[in-house]
Amino acid sequence: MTQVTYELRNNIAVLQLSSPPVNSLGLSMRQAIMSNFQKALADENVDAIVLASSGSIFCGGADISEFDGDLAFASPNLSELCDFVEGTNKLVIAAINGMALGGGCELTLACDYRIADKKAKIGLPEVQLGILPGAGGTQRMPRLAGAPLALEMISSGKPVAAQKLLEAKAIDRLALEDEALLEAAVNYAEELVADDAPLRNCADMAVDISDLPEDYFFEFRRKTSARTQGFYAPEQCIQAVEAACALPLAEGIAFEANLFRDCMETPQARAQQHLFFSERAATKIPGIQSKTLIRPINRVAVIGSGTMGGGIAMNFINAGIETVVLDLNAEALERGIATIRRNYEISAKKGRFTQAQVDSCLSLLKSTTEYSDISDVDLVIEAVFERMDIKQQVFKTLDEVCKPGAILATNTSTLDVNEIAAVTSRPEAVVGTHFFSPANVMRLLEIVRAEKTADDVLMTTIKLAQKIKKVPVVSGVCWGFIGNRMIEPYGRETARLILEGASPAQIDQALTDFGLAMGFPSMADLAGIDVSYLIRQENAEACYPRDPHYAAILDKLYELGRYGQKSGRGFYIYEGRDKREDPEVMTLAADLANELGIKQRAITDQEIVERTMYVLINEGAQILDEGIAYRSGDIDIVYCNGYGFPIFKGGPMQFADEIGLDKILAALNGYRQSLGDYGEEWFKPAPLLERLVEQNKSFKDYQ
Ligand code: T1G
Repeated sequence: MTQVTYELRNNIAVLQLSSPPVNSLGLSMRQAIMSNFQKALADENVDAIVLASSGSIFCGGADISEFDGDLAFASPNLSELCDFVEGTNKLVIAAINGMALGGGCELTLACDYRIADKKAKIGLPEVQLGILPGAGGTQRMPRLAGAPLALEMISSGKPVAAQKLLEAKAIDRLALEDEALLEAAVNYAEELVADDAPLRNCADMAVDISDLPEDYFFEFRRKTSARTQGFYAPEQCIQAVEAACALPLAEGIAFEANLFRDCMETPQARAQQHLFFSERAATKIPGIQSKTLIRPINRVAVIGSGTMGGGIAMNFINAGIETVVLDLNAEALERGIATIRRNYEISAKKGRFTQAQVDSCLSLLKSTTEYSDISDVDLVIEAVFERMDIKQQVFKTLDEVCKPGAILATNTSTLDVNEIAAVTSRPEAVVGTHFFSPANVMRLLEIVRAEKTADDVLMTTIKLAQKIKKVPVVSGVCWGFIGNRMIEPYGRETARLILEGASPAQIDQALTDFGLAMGFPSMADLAGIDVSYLIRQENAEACYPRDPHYAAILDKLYELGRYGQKSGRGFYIYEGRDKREDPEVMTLAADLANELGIKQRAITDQEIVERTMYVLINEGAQILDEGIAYRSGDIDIVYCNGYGFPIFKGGPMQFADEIGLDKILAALNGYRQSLGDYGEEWFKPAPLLERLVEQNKSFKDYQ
């Protein structure tokens, strides 16, 4: 299939990238671009070349799927292609529509002139893949847009509006509102030819550092160090831009190439690229065509106006979908709606929303105490108290009230969605949509596929999740689905380590050093020691019979009314914004250990990380084996988007693959022996883990 079309418009050669969905610059595409350029250069009637796209975006950059082999470097590689384009002896004009990202952006920087659609966005997101622009972007963007804007773009990976680059003079012109970009680009090319406009080459430009403070790069490192902790590429990005300010272009590009190769070899790059593809793979369901017809969702209802219900509703009105919040308790409803309004006011004050956006969202928000008012909605999400009998009552009512074809979703975080579906006459329309608190902020959405959930209901829910800017992951039905089920052994192990002598602060420190946003003790205090206690009781038969002192310190804190931040005391003591260790926790732990005959000892950070993370991974292996999760990447997406697992490790299963499953298995068996009866009970390796080690395979190999 032609990946680049060639058309002559008088003396202008128009090359259009035509390789959907994103014109990614794999080897064959690079070769096609090169050969079409050579065709235009050889044609003496051609005075200028316009490089455009026939698709919805200009170009999504290098073909990331080439990164795990040598194709990315096969000639002409992207850097060679950009050097070639920049060195041509005819004017080259880039016509940027939609998005120009990564190598796509770098290609435009190698052109002589750039015209963009008003709405176009241009970015260098490579750092989000654990690498850096490797086709001259770190050298050309600082020359064209100035070091500060270039450094911001390259180190954040965030695209900017074409207008911003126009102001920085990195883009020469925007197409007028009603003007078709391609026509505007051809006209612009003719104008440049008529004006005998000069060829441009970044090699003739130096980065203007006249108004950069001496310590600019030092300060930038200091400001960004917190968010880049554990990543490798961000520092390389800064070094590359520093080089642009000091070296001639060719030397700078060579320096960039070395940094690029370094980055490509890092576990962080493998982790971040794994997450990129995993997030997209998670929306593909084995046995269901992605083209499955989905149900139109134009009006949504949310049952329950509490924290979760309100947050859930905000997702839909933010996406422009009319939403009715229903609560039988008028006062609670009023409070809930007032909370939503307040959230928007705060966002407007912070500049996250304009007042017009706030008004438009709130115009889509309705509320009622009457079920009859939601009879015509296309989808309902129930977000009432986490009790099966209450949820079943709601679903019986929804089944009576809602129109045929309406999707009935439950926001339960652990309960059996099959049991909820069973009380309706339409189990095929029932699905789980597990939002994470705060529901209007957290990107993760666990979509629970019950036994009878219809394929089109599932696919509709996945597409709707993407529309409300969530990251959907499909889970089967089990206690806790994917995320909370794996949290359970992690929490158990934390509680046990505290009895054995590790303090909450040591555990938190060890796990935040590992890269988690926070350790289990701090997370439990934040989410509520009472919340985890009640959840544990829902799952009691799986825990206490196997170990009567299961999570003993957690139960003890609950008994003492120490629920964490909400009660001012949990694992830590909270006074206002102050958080400090509570020595009484270790006294309680020592007493419990004494009572249980557990010998306390000094425990290393490594043991803390291994015992908590490896039981998490072991549970993930079991979840995979049971088919609750379709692939290991789904589990990684859950943990990186819902539980603060470090992105630069790619999720627990990617982390295990990097360590080597044989080492994980050996460590689990080691603790199984060294921890006596407790180890025998809780460190049995998952059979899938043993099988994969035997077959010398990784979790990623398992589909
Ligand atoms: N390479 C390979 N496949 C890609 C791709 C890419 N760059 N971008 C998207 N895809 C696939 C994606 O996996 C999905 O496949 C389909 O296209 C639609 O994507 C030298 C080395 C462009 C904003 O980081 O951000 O250039 O699931 O669902 O929502 O310096 O894709 O259908 O099989 O995301 O409309 C830098 C990555 C590369 C941009 C479009 N570029 N892509 O979003 O569609 S590194 C990026 C995106 C680089 C140079 C370096 C988004 C998008 P499937 P999608 P979308």
